[in-house]
Amino acid sequence: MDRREILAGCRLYGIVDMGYVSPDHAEEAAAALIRGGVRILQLRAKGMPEEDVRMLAYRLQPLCCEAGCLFIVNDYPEIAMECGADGVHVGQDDGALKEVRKMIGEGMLVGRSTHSPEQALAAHAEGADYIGFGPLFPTGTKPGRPAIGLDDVCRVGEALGDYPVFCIGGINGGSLDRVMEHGARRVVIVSWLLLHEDPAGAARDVIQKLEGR
Ligand code: 3NM
Repeated sequence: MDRREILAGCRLYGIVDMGYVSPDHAEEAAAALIRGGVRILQLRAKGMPEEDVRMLAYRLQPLCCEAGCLFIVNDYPEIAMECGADGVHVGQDDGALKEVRKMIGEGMLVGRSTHSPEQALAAHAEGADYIGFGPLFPTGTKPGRPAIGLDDVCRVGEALGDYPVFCIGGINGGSLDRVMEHGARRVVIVSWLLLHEDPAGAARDVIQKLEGR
């Protein structure tokens, strides 16, 4: 299946965030999320030396590939290309998307973090394949970034139609219903899943809810 077709079907976006996972357990964390049904997974390793990020990317890529799960590398387009990832995720401070696109080509996916409706519409117009939209709630995973709340979720969803908008930031099993009531159809959940005693089961439950089953 085409990368963009898989992306269109993704409701839960998983992240192996090395702030929560020890390097020895990276595969285990990824495998649990994949077992739970995650079909887009990002490697996020803020503050790690580039060489370590590269090694982790080379370890996780085949695991995702084998499972039919899109593999996205945060922050490093070069590493994403080298290891055969499906795409790269960049923030607001990482320059124009067309520069990233020039580097990675049309076939790979590019995602962008957005923190306001204006940024969301701009990233869509700039050609991002998907966006993160948040943080909806305060979160220790991205400390210092103010929560934007739920009020704009519906507005962004309505403005962008079927375009993949992944709500992010402080979402957990307890807040998911409220997030969905505000119009969210897709979410990223990081710490709640990684720290869960049964990440696969928790991911499965979240996906069922998002798919309305
Ligand atoms: N990006 P958790 S919020 C990585 O709003 C990230 O751009 C955000 O982690 C943004 O599910 C965030 O643990 C952290 O809150 C999400």
